[in-house]
Amino acid sequence: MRYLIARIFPASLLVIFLGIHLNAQEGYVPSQENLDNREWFQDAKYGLFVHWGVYSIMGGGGDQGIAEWIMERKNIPIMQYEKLPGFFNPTQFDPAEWVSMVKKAGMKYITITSKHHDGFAMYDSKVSDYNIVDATPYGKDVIGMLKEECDKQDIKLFFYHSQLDWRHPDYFPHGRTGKGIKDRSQSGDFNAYIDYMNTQLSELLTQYGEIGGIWFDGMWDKPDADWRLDETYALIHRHQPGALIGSNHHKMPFPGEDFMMFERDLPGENSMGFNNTGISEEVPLEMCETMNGSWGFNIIDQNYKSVEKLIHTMVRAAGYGANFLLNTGPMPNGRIQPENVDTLMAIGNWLETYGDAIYGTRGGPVKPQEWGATTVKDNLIYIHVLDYRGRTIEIKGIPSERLRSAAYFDDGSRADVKRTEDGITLTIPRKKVKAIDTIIVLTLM
Ligand code: FHN
Repeated sequence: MRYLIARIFPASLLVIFLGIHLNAQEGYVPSQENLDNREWFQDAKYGLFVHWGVYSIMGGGGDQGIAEWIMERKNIPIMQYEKLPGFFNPTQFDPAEWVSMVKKAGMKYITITSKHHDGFAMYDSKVSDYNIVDATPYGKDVIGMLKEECDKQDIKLFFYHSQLDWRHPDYFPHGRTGKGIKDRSQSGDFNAYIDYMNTQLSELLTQYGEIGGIWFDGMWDKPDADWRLDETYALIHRHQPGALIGSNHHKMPFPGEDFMMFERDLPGENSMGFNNTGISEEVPLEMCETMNGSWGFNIIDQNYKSVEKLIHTMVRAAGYGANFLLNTGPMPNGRIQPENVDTLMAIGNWLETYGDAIYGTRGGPVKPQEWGATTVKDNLIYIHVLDYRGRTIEIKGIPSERLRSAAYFDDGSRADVKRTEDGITLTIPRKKVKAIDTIIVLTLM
């Protein structure tokens, strides 16, 4: 019935007349498998975000701030952009090497772009030829190849999927972005587009075995449209009840969503201008971040964050109970940028020593502060001092009445921790201060 009406009235009017809103999957009760996966997800703490598509050929077009958005930012007509797949031939793509790198980096999952806003499918889609198998000289399903390797090496694979699509003729009315792309269709049936998207999602959920989940992005392009989330989310959970759904809509999670993400901001922070929501206490959290300033491959963007800065962000995210999803934009030849590999290996080294204070933890009793953060696991509280200024730190909110001992993570030697009425004070001698993170382990009774 809804489809019949939808063909008579445009979607925007339906929203007004029928009061259809973003009702998502009302009444959704996550399966036990899904709940278990949420626990797994929270234990995992650290994953690799991969923005890879035909846009990588352009390398940002010499503009520091552009990568996967090049079609939009340079107003490339669809007809011209469609030439890109013809040049996409990542012959050096080696999924075994990628996944081994991820393992060495200490990461537990990968979230890769199955389709970005340009509409190009990086997998073998049957409902559109605009995909890596049919439209590129490479002709192979990189997503399938990666999934096979992930299964071998016990890494979970999630799919980023863009709801926004600058190319599809039925993505109409257009949203906030892509207005300068001259040859976009000037009419279309948004419901047909949603049907198409749901079919692509079904492919992703049935062609590759069990996946970690779907990471949606792009609803913000048409915030008032009827995205039929109820149907999409139910479809995903029907195919794979354990799959975790998250959406980067910058709002509190809708029913049917299994985790909440924050883009380039710690939960509760808003340097980007769009992270102005609260923090869900119902579902796991994740924060994503770039290594330089770009998601996709940008050939001139050398603005790399230091290993220390990235570890600090990961620790602070863990202090909020959030995962850290660190991004790389692979090159068009299929290799990961060497600078990114170096950074990932350095973080992996650090995790090899200090991983116990991150993996399997939850956000500690004290939310991240200027000096650092706390994480907790069983009867242990890890105090991560990231910025020690040489003075005694007062930490309120630690259940000091249960404190049995306080020791340095590194050598187990006793730490100078004193109980206060509502917490502890901590003094660290200079020789104990670590360059990145001085960790003190509190054992509670
Ligand atoms: O527009 C996208 C962007 O290209 C990238 O995918 C990031 C990742 O979080 N999300 C969108 C912007 O909010």
